This record gives sequence, structure tokens and C-alpha cells, in this order.
Amino acid sequence: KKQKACVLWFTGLSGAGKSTVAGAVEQRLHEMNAHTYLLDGDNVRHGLCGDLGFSDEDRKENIRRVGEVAKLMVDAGLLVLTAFISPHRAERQLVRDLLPDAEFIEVFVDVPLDICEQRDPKGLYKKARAGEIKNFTGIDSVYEAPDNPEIRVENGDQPLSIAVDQIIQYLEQHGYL
Ligand code: GGZ
Repeated sequence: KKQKACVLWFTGLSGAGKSTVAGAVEQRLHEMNAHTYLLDGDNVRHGLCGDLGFSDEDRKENIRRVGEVAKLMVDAGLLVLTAFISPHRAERQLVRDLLPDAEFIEVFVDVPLDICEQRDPKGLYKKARAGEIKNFTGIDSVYEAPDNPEIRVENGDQPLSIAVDQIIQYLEQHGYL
């Protein structure tokens, strides 16, 4: 059976685990012989979006470019996973509008801010609180949670595998796999 191309658009706070969940989903998809590509800050913010920072305007352009690239990859038949904070509803909607309905799947990685801040894997929240980083999402820059995401996973205190199972199940039940 052939895979149906789509974008799994992960959104959530810094430290919510978007890249971790997306990476684990991708690994599971590979075991199922699916063809995928994971776009995240590591492979985008140095190259394609290397000229952009974290002002509202730059984030908007970041998300626009990622959306356009994801669309090209869907045209190429891939299951695309993207892991960006993408803090603004309006920009996520713009990406949604680039694609046919069934090809955009919004995945809200829902972790309360205080837990992200406790995790603080890169010490960025601490720097933001100290005023050393400006416009940090959740501190002095907005995060607008999705109202109606196709998938909402909790990645606070439950095992990663539960979130991964939930996403794989969604893809199977909706005929993507
Ligand atoms: C938010 C920032 C900032 C500011 C640097 N605000 O946890 P991380 O480190 O690895 O993920 C964050 C990443 C966010 O980049 P995105 O491309 O996902 O953002 S957006 O969708 O809003 O364009 C964080 C790091 O970059 N980082 N400065 N001010 N996150």
C-alpha cells in the first residue's frame, strides 16, 4: 500500500519536544518503509532561513518559506514533518491555505510553559528571564495555541511513545499509511 503525502505541522513552545516527537515519528515511519523528510531549525535556520532572526516579521517569513518548501516536498510524494514554534495562528493558517485540506495536519505539542521552562535544555528560558535574549516565545513574545488542531499530543509527563502512537494511529486511520 502506498503512502499519501502530507505535512505533519508540529507547533508548540521551545522545549515542548517538537523535534523529539517528530524525530521519533519519523523513525517509526521509516520502519514502515515510508518516505519522509523532517524540516526543523537545525536544517533550516542555518541555510534557507539563515538571514532571519526572531522578530515577528522574521518568524513570519521563516514559516512562509518552510511552508513553501514543505509544499514542494508534498508534491514530490513525501510525508513531511516540520518542527517550528510557529507561534502565530495567522501564519499557520497561511501554510494550511497553501495545501489541499487533507494535506495539512496540525500537531499541537502541548506542554505547559512552566514545564518547558523547568526543562530548559539549552538554558534559553533562563537567559530570556535575565533579559539576555529578547522576544523569547512564552516570555516576551506570544505563543498562540491552536484552537482546533487535527492532533493534540501531551508531552509533559507521559512517555514519548504515547504521543508517537497517537500520531501514527491518526495517519493509519485517515488513510495516509
Ligand atoms: C524562541 C528561540 C529564540 C527566541 C532562539 N524565541 O528550543 P530551541 O531553541 O531549540 O528552539 C527554539 C528555536 C525556535 O526557532 P523556530 O524557527 O522554531 O521559531 S519560529 O517558528 O518562531 O520562527 C530556540 C531557538 O530557536 N530560539 N531565539 N527569541 N526561540
